[in-house]
Amino acid sequence: MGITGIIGNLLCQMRFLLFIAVCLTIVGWASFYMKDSTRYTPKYRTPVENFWKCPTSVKKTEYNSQPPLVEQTSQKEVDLKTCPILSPNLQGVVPLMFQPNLTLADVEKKFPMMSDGHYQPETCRAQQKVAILIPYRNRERHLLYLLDNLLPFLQRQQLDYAIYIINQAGDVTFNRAKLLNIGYLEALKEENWDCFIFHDVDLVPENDYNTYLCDSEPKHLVVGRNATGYRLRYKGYFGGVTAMTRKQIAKVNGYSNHYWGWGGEDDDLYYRVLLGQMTVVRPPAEVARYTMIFHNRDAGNEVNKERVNLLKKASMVWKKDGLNSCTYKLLSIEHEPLYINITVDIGKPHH
Ligand code: UDH
Ligand code: MN
Repeated sequence: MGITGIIGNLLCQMRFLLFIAVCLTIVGWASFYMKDSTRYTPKYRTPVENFWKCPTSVKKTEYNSQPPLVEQTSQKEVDLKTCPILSPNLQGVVPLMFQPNLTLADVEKKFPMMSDGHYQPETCRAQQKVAILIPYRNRERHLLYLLDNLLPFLQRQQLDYAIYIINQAGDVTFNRAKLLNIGYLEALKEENWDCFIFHDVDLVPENDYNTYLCDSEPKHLVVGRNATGYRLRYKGYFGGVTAMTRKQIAKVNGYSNHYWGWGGEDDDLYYRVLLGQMTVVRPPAEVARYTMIFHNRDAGNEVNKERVNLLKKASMVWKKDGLNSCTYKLLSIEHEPLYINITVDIGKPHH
C-alpha cells in the first residue's frame, strides 16, 4: 500500500468524525449569523410578520410622533358636528354671584376643564374661535367676579374661547384702546382667532342668549346696564363689550392709540366702523343686559380732555393710527389655567 493508500484509508476510517466537524462548522456559522441578525429584527420583519404586526406598530409610532393634544384635538374636531348658533344649554337669565371672599383658587377649582386660558366644547365643534380681550390694571376683585360668572356663561354657549388679560404695567395714564390693540396683535400670534370680544372687566352679562359670537357687522353687546336703567347711553354708543371679526378689526385698523385716560376711544372706534362702510348691530334690549360692578374712577384714568379734539380728527388719521402704528414693550406672557396674562409697557402720552 502506497502513502496515498494509507491516507485514503485513514480518511475513510475517520469519515464519521469529519462529518461531525463539518456539521459543527455549519451550526456554528449559522448560529453566529442568526445571533448577529437578531440585532436588526426590530427593523426588519418578514411579510407574514408584517401582516400581523404592522398596523398596531405603525399607529403607535405615528401617535408618538404627534405634537401632544393639538393633533388629537383636530382629529376630534373633524369627527364632531358643528355647534348650533343657539346652544341647547342656554338658560336665559341666571342669577349672578358676587362672593366677597372668592379667591382665584376657588374659581380655578370650579373650572378644571379650562387650561392655558382656553376652553373648547366637548360635544360639538364651535362655529367660531373667540378671543376675549380684557383691558386691565389693578382690578383683581372685578376680574374674579367676572371669571366666576362669565366662564359658566360661555360654556353654556358652547364656545371655543380664550380669555386674554392685557395688563398695563406701571402707573402712567391708562390707555384702554391701545391695550386692546395689543391684545389683538398678541392673540393672533398664538392662534388664528375668528372673532374678538373687547370686554370691560367690570361688566357681567345677565342673559346667556347674549351670544359671544361675531356677526356680519360689528356687534355691540351692551344695550343696557343696571346703572343706566338698562337703556342705551346714547345712539352711537359702542363701548363696554363689543364683538368684531378679525377682518372687521383689520378693516378699521383697530383702535386709535392716542386716547390716554377715560373716554372717547369707543366713539372713535364707532367712527372707524362707519368710515369702513359698516354698521353696528345689537341684540334685543331684553337680552343685551349687563350688571356693572360698582366702582369709583381709578387713579391714572382721569377724564381725557383731548377726546373731543381727537374725535374731530378721526377721519383723517384712522388709516395711519391704529394696529399698524401700535408700538409697545412686551414684558411677559403667562398662561394661567383660566386666562392668558399679557403684561405690557405701553409708553406714555407725548404732547
Ligand atoms: N380699567 C382697568 N383699570 C383701570 C382703569 C380701567 O382695568 O385703572 C379697565 C377695566 O377693564 C374697565 C375699563 O378699563 O372696565 C373701563 O374703565 P372704567 O371702568 O373706569 O370706565 P367706566 O366708564 O367708569 O365704567 C368711569 C368712572 C366712573 C366713575 C363713576 C362713579 N360713580
Ligand atoms: Mn367701569
